[in-house]
Amino acid sequence: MSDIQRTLILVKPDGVRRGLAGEVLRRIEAKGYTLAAVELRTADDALLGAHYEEHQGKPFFQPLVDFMKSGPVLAVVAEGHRVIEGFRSLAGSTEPTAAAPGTIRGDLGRDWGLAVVQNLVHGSDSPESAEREIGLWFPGL
Ligand code: D4T
Repeated sequence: MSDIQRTLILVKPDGVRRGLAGEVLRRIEAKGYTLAAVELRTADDALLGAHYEEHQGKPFFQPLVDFMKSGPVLAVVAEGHRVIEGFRSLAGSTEPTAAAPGTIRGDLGRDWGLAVVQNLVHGSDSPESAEREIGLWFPGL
């Protein structure tokens, strides 16, 4: 079908450190999406600077990059009808304290009082972002 989408999902270093990578993959698969690529890797400044281009210059940019480099990230490409919106819904809102129970951030995340919101996962927010981000993280896909 022509409207099958792909999205880039990251289990951020807090999620990998806490042993939640498998739980996030489980929720993606349980929802019915297909895994198209999965790779554990540690990101560098160039990749993160490009990934978070829209946040350059903001006060949380450098702490965000430092946090994202603090350990391995599980990078995932998931596929399915409306998967971009569907994964954002599974993830919950940005702030884990306010995220609804039932969501990844609402069930598994919390506010640690740090400079950066450690919210376990990232998901592309539009078809344009998904294409750009998949190109950055999985240039061969
Ligand atoms: P991502 O992009 O990681 O899926 O998260 P969101 O889409 O929910 O949030 P975002 O892009 O606005 O933020 C990216 C990343 O920066 C951290 N952040 C964000 C932060 O530490 N302080 C802030 O004020 C904002 C807006 C959290 C997620």
